[in-house]
Amino acid sequence: MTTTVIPTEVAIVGAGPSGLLLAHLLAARGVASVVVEARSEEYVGSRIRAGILEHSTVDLLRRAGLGDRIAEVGDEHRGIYLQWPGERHHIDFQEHVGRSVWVYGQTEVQKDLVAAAHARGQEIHYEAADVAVHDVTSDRPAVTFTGADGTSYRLEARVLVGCDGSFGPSRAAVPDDVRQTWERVYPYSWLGVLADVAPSTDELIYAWHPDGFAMHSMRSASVSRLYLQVPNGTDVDTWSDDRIWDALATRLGHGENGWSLEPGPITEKSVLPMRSFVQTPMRHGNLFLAGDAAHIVPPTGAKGLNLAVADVGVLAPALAELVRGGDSRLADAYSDTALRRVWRCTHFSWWMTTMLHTAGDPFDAQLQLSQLRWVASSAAGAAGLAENYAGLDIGS
Ligand code: FAS
Ligand code: PHB
Repeated sequence: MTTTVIPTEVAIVGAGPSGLLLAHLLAARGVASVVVEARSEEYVGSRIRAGILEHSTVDLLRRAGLGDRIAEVGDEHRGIYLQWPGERHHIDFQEHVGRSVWVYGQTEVQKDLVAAAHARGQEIHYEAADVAVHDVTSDRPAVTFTGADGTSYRLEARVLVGCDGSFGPSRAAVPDDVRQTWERVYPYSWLGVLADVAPSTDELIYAWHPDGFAMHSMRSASVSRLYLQVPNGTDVDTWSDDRIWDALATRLGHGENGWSLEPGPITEKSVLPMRSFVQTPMRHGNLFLAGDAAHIVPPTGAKGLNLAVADVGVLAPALAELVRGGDSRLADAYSDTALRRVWRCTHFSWWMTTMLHTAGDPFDAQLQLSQLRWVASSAAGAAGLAENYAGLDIGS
């Protein structure tokens, strides 16, 4: 079978948020790229994932010309509520750090990225099979794949970027004797639901409860997004809608201080295991890793998508200087620069997770409640949470 060779400057594996945003930011700097994606455009765009954009993410998207719909349909939030039985306290990010977050689902971000890719004629090969990366330490690395049309392709580039998430080929292209990985698997998972009902709260509620953690988020004025802590290995089919709403009502304090949780039709439910994972370095030769390809955080800190954005916000200018100007200084510093924020967000996500999820240990429960009371009552404690949740400057 003949192989079609495609020359480009940057080959990107993965058309999720990190891959498409990187292609967008590179194009704005006059750098050509080609994206190879295992799934269909529709499948990638339909995955229900992140819901919160940090201040820095919104800034970057706006500067990249991707902020119009955030202004139209996004919902700016000043802060979040922390709750435990009988008490609910607002943590006001604006008051403590002068920053907000936005409720704007990852599906919306993906829509904006796909529309911009179509508008600029971005080359994306969807439904690619047998994707493999080659010669990553040479000056002509390559990605081979079988296109949806059955054609064999070889994408030859100046650099490769693995934006292929947890299960793509890029991570493993870093040799065992070069890479280092850190992982922590948490002893619980999240059961997440989408419901066609108006949110019962104006801002997100993160609730500690002896039965387990619960969270009330949202996607719009008519769609709620809620989560329940469940044991690992939970079969989602063992949780009826009534059982879900009963547990949410208990854990979120339905009936306390005049507040009530309004149930509604559940349109999607799934179980998400929770782990922290980091792989270093985020560069090997002419292979760079960004987003979930390099790190995974438990969603308690709303960092996954925002970290992916921060990675490519640092990587795009670095690759432009490398590919266009032959100046490798930013590219040489990429891994260390990106990992500062990766470890900060990994710690914050671990801190939020271990503070809010019960694992049956009464001593831990007392420590968690003490920590929650301190964060809710101390300006220093609240400012620490606010600074991390609303997000630090990209590149810091
Ligand atoms: P992605 O995983 O989004 O994209 C990687 C892309 O690479 C995918 O489209 C995949 O199909 C493609 N790919 C994989 N293997 C390939 C191959 N061999 N060849 C070509 N392409 C390949 N974050 C939050 O902040 N809040 C949340 O609530 C939240 N919920 C989540 C729920 C789930 C089930 C998951 C899996 C993640 C969740 N996340 C959440 C994290 C999520 O939002 C990620 O951080 C975000 O998608 C990262 O974007 P990417 O790095 O682009 O990775
Ligand atoms: C969501 O709305 O999906 C969401 C919000 C905040 C989180 C995690 C998920 O910490």
